[in-house]
Amino acid sequence: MLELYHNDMSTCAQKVRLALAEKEIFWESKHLDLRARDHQSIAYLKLNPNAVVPTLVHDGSVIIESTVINEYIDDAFIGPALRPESSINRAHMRLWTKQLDEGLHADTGVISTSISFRYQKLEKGDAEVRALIENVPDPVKRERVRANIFDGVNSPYFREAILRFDALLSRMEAALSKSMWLAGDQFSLADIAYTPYLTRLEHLQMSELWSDRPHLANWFKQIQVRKSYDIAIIQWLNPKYLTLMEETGKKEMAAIRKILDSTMQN
Ligand SMILES: N[C@@H](CCC(=O)N[C@@H](CS)C(=O)NCC(=O)O)C(=O)O
Repeated sequence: MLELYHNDMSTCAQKVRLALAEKEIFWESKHLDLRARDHQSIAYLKLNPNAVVPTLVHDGSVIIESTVINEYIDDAFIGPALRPESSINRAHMRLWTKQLDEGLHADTGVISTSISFRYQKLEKGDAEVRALIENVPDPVKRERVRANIFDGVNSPYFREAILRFDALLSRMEAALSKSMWLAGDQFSLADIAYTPYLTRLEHLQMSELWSDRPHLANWFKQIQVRKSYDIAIIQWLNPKYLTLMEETGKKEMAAIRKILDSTMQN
């Protein structure tokens, strides 16, 4: 039996659903409401002590961390190989996925919460917001979450996150000008890993960030017509989140442009 503890709009959950869809694997959904703090419940913490989604449970074995889960899926199930054949391209694939785990995923949390999700959290009331923050197990993340919620785009983390993302998009453009997919000529877990992040930026009305990056724009178009994109992302979209991201994203685009322009002048 294969169970996925996940959330409809979570980028890390989208990433795992994409791998499952590419492999055409049947799985059972255990959907967690992150705004109700399901992921901080005592029962869930026994599966995932980091209090985050996703968690995969395969025949009773628990696997956490979306990058690890996706490699596990590729190892454990038949279907199209999601890791490049050549050792060098496999190393490239891992360099891409490593960058997400080492900071870019956290930056997405900063960008999404500072622009949009802070409003959903604040409307829960003071006691719930504080409980959400104080129950974040990692102290570094806890302070970042606090700043995202209370300071929004004025948080010191916001500017850095935008600049790191812009630099990432340039690296993606450079890689995609040389090969069709991020880690060579084979669609891989690297492409799967970045799909939710481009999707998130699109939902936040930030797709102008790739208007001058034609290879990246084309890569994203190719991704979006795959069957897996429909199954793993489109079919799970939460309209309430989309509306909020559209409204707040439009409002903050000027602040984002200002951050990006300030680096061009230096
Ligand atoms: N490194 C983890 C990160 C997981 C993660 O940050 N998940 C987010 C959703 S994308 C989450 O559960 N957030 C809830 C919270 O931090 O309160 C992974 O790749 O699985």
